[in-house]
Formats: sequence, C-alpha cells, structure tokens
Amino acid sequence: MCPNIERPVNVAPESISEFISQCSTHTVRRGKDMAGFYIEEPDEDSVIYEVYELESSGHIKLAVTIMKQGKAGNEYFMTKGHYHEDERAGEVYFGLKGKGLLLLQTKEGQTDEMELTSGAAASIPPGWAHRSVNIGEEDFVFLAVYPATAGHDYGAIEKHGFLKRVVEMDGKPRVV
Ligand code: PAN
Ligand code: ZN
Repeated sequence: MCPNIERPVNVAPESISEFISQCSTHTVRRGKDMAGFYIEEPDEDSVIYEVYELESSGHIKLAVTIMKQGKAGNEYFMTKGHYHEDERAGEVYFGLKGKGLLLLQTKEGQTDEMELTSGAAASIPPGWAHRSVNIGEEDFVFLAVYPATAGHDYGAIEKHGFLKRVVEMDGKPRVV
C-alpha cells in the first residue's frame, strides 16, 4: 500500500529508477499481449514495453513508459494506443531517452505524427488517439502527464487499428 502522504518526485533520464521505486503500478506488454496489433506477430515472450504509473489521490497522474528497441516483421515496436474515455482529457508527453514517433488520430479520421526525443515535449489534445513507436537505436523512454479521470479506451484501436503504421524501409523509419 502507498503511504497517505505522497512524496514529490523528480523525473529525469538519470533518475528513472527512483520514479519506478515510488509506489507505482507496473504493466508489462509482451508480444503475446499484442495479438492482432502488428501485421507480423512479434515473438510471444519479447517485452515490447513497460509502464510504471505513479499512484496518486490527486487530479494528475504521471506514468513512465519504457519501450524496447525492436521490430515485429518490418514494423517498429509500438504501444497499443488508445483514446481517453473522457473526451476532454488531453495529455503531455516528455521525452526522457531515445527517439520515438507519436502517431495521433481522431475519430473523424484526421491524422498527425511527431517525433519525440529527450528534452522535448508533445501535447496530445483532447479527442486524439495516441500511439508511441520506438524508432531509435535504444530504449525509448517518456513521461506522460494526464488527468486522473482520463481513462483508457483501447476498444476502437483494438478493432480498427491505426490509419498509419511505422515500418522500416531502406533502413529508415517510414510512416505508411
Ligand atoms: C501512457 C500510455 C503508455 C502505454 O501512459 O498508457 O505509454 O500505452 P498504451 O496505454 O496505449 O498501452 C498514456 O498515454 N496514458 O494516458
Ligand atoms: Zn493517454
């Protein structure tokens, strides 16, 4: 159980283990947890990404995602991706390590994408589904900050997927 009084926490590339050790819930997504997400299924036991969510009684949640470097077929490792259940809940990602690509889309079919590297931030406006892709040469690590009431809706993405995929072509990431 978490203590009643929460401690302030610093989140920096060199202090990720400190964040992780502070009363967080830990989710591991392996290949077998992502059946149907990739065109070519990843190895069942390979860890694709891990999420550490800091428990809090407040209005704001913090989560660190550690994405492994790798591919399933020619698709770079990616998160499941989700909409927020609360359509008014936006989110901000802060890059801590490595290099990622953030895929975004709306229910109306608008799409966008942006790179996220260490020291940069990306805003996810309300109503945009978001998926992260590790396009770098190492782990891609980022901090997510979002309203505690946001909720995660995976259903639509599980059913229809994302409109765009990130694949390796000629040794480079391409959004197709
Ligand atoms: C992030 C994501 C995390 C894992 O904390 O939840 O990166 O991605 P999936 O939830 O899509 O598996 C976030 O966007 N929270 O709202
Ligand atoms: Zn989110």
